[in-house]
Amino acid sequence: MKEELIKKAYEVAVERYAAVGVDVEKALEDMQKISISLHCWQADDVTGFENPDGQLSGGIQATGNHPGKARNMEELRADILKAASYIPGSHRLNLHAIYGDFGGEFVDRDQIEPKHFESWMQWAKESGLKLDFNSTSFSHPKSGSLTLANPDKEIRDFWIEHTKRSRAIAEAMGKYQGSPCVMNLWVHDGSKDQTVNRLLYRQLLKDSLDEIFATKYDNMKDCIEAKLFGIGAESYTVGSYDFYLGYGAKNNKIVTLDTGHFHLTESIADKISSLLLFTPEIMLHVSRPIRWDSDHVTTMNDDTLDLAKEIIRCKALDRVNIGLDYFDASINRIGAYVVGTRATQKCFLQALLEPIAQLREYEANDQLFERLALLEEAKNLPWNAVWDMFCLKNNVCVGEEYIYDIQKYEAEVTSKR
Ligand code: RNT
Ligand code: ZN
Repeated sequence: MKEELIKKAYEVAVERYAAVGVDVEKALEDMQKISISLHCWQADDVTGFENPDGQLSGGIQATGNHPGKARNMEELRADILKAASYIPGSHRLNLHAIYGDFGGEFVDRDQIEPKHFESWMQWAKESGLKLDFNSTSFSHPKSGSLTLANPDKEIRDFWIEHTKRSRAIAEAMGKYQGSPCVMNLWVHDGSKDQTVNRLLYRQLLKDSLDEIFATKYDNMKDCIEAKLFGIGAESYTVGSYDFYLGYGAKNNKIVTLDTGHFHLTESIADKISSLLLFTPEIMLHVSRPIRWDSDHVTTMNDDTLDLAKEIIRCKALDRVNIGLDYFDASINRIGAYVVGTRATQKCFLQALLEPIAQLREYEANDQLFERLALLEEAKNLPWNAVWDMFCLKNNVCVGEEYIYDIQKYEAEVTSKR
């Protein structure tokens, strides 16, 4: 797109926003500070480097067989950098424990160490990315349907050891990069059918967490992720939202809100202001559930917009860690990163451009028609001109231009895999 045109449209937008009391320059400054944690697992359908032929388990599934998925670390890194080159701003990369640099050896989960992630740390530094981390409970012979909540002490201890080591790795990453590494703990523990000793497994999970969190670290942040149900675990999830909300509030842990992990009519946005009052920070897994936790690519839909708006309205950007979590294997995977990340950013930009002072004044004065009318009119303010400017300033493709670039990369690189 012509630079002149983008600048002209931007100038008009600045004036239009000023009329409703919004400072566009300030919004752009704030946008620049928003880092999104890209989930490494979109590039290879959650396969990892431990066992490239292994089956994905733990009640999650990547559906589709679009050609060109990353088959090794080199390809995965190249694809992620390619995707990042179309995303304005500076961002983070969220690694799972199964993506270690194991050098062709089999390293079991209870044996992983910071050294297996050293090359990631160096690469991330060179690439201008900060790392986040996740322990991995799924896709392992000992995964079964219960890990940290398993009544079998041997299996439970195996997973406790894995998670403790994951925290030590996150600590090493945080220290190396000079920015706390956000470590997410999600386990798939649950059962397919009616469960008659729910308390037992929850007690075990609580005890395992207490043991795991006994070591205090300064360079990593602990997050715990709840879920409604998994495939094959439809009746009972040990780590439900009630469970982790209680645990997080009591033990000062960050609760991860995955937007696909709730009943479909439940508002995730509405949880922000409550969590902020009772837990230290929030971690987001921005996704798009279609009828269930389907992990479709995030789009700029009402759910994501509402979520971003709540965060901005609460002035909570410094307490919310934004990560993505979807895995669509049916379309170009690099394109999936770009679409989902840019959509999330667009939501935050619109939230930053909300005429909040005027809206709040109407609300305080009980002018409810006025509040509704301005909320509606604000939807057509020229945020897109500001978005184009943000892309231009960050030297990334404006508008749909990246489609053609990604097509080219597909033709020249990924389709040949
Ligand atoms: C699963 C959780 C979890 C995973 C990743 C791979 O339902 O959302 O966050 O998607 O850890
Ligand atoms: Zn998630």
